[in-house]
Amino acid sequence: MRSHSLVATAAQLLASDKGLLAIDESIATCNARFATLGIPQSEESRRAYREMLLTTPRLSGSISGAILCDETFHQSTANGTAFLGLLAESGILAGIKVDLGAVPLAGRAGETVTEGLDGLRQRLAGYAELGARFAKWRAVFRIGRETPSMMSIHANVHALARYAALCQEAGLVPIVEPEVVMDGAHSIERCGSVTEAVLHAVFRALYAQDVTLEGMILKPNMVLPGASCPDPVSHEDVAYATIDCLLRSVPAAVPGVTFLSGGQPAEPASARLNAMNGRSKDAMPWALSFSFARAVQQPALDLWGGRAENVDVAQHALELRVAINRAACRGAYRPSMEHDDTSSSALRAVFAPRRGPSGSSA
Ligand code: 5MM
Repeated sequence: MRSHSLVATAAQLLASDKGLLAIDESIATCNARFATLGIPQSEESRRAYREMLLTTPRLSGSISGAILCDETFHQSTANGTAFLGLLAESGILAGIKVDLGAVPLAGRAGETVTEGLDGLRQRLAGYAELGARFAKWRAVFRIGRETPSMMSIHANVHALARYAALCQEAGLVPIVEPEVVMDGAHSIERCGSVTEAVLHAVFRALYAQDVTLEGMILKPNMVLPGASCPDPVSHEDVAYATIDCLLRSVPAAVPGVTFLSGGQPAEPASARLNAMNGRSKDAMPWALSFSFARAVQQPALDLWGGRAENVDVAQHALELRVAINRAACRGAYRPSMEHDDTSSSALRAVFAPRRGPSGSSA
């Protein structure tokens, strides 16, 4: 019975070409993003920011689930409506990030292992009782001359699989997020071979822990060249490399893949998702959707800037961004959507080149 409801929840998260809104930044990460914009790094600023995001008009037209961090999970709007109630009312499923972050892996300089298994069964039961329907755990892999090591892959996929099994026991759909990060000068081919190796290890570990593949969602990186790789790639190159990698490593029983954005700017992230779905959507065994954080939030965050008077325009930016990504899930994204003449001038400003503090292009 439990796996029946997990399958139903996963299907609900993937229905109608909608995506997941990842706003589960830890306090430290959220503060760091605020710091770059001069926004106060306080609990109230974080609450106000998440209220701005979660009260965006028509959010549920493009978003099926929202991933929260523990702080946001327990917060409310300024007028006292719990965020969880707000989500329930709009038909968006509540998700919770349950990992406790990546810490240095003993004996492997520069590599990390994600922690959070201690007490996880009790924490999951508590979140489920409060209304969470799914959870998320992120493992981080860095590409270097000798990384990721087998040691870091084994440690991280073991934890991911233990987490996923515990989620399913608690009736929560696990979002399994192995992220091969973009930092570095590596080629797209190297990212593809590392991502494939990591995904093979992930699914071996999930199998070993008896995780029901039909009741989970994979949240991987797209296959991309490193951020400082000099070789240009087209959106089609990324789409082909990513799909080829997934076809070789993700079982067809998995219902959906919701990509992280990994530091890609908003527009290429959408265009690449679109290229994947435009290429052969019906031929692929899984739905291909989005669970972006930075690539949907950044335009809205830049516009909001911590000021109440900017809420409307920031919400407009988020609404447009998630709608564009829903179109990309259908292979129906067009670059002209980014510069819709019907948008307000302030909204168009989001997509103009960003200016540095001195007025120079940033
Ligand atoms: C929103 O950021 C998530 C939590 O990160 P920290 O615990 O490090 O603050 C993160 O897991 C996020 O959901 C994914 O990395 C995807 O985010 P991007 O920005 O890559 O789409």
